[in-house]
Amino acid sequence: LAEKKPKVVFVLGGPGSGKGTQCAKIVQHFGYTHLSAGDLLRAEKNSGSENGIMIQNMMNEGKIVPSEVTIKLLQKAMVESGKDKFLIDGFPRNEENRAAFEAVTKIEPEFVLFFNCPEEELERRILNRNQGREDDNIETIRKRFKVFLESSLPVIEYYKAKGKVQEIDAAKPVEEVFEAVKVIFTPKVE
Ligand code: UP5
Ligand code: MG
Repeated sequence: LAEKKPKVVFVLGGPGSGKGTQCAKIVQHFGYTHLSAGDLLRAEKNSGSENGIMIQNMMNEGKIVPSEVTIKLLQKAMVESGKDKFLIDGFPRNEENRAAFEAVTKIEPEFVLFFNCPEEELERRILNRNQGREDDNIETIRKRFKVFLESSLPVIEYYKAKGKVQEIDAAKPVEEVFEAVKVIFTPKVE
C-alpha cells in the first residue's frame, strides 16, 4: 500500500543519437540506474529464450517488439536492481508501448529527455560504431529511422503537449551535449 513508486526518466531520440553514451555519463554524475530497452532485448535474444528468434527478426527489420515482452524485461530489471531512480533508454517507442507501460506499472515519467539529431549524422555515427550490432547496416539504419519518425516521434509529441519534454541538440560533440544534459539534471536553487 505504502509502496514507493520509482522515479523514471525516458531517454528518447533517433538511432545513434547518443542515448547510451549520455546515459552512461548521467549515471556517473547523478546516480541514476540506466536501463536500455534495446540492451535488455539483445540480452534476452542471446539467452536462448523462446522469444529469441522473434526479437532477432524484429530488430533486424528495425521493428518494435511487442510491449508485453519489453515491459516484462524492464520491470524485472527495475525490481532486481533494488534501485529507485531509472533512466529508461529507447522506450517507449510507440503509443502502444507508452500506454501499456503506464497501465501496467502506473508510472508516469518525471520528464522525457529527447536527443534531437539529423539523419545524416545518425547514419555517420552508426556506420562508424563497429560494435558488431546486426542492425548496424545501412538498410536497417534507414528502417530504424523511418520507424522513429512514424512511431516514436508521436510519443515525444504526446509528452510535449504535457510539458514534459526536455529537448537537446544532440548533433554537437559528446561533451557539449552533456553540458546541456547536466543543466537539466542539476537541481535548481531558488
Ligand atoms: N556518439 C554518441 N554521441 C556522439 C556525439 N555527440 N558526437 C559524435 N559521436 C557520438 O551512440 C551511437 C554512436 O555514436 C556511438 O559510436 C557513439 O560513440 C557515437 P549511442 O550512444 O550508442 O547512441 P544510441 O542513441 O544509444 O544509439 P542506438 O543505436 O543504441 O539507438 P537505437 O534506438 O537504434 O537502438 P536500441 O538499442 O535502442 O534499439 C534497437 C532495436 O531494438 C530497435 O530498432 C527495435 O527493433 C528494438 N527495440 C524495441 O523493439 N523496443 C524497445 O523498447 C527498444 C528497442
Ligand atoms: Mg543505445
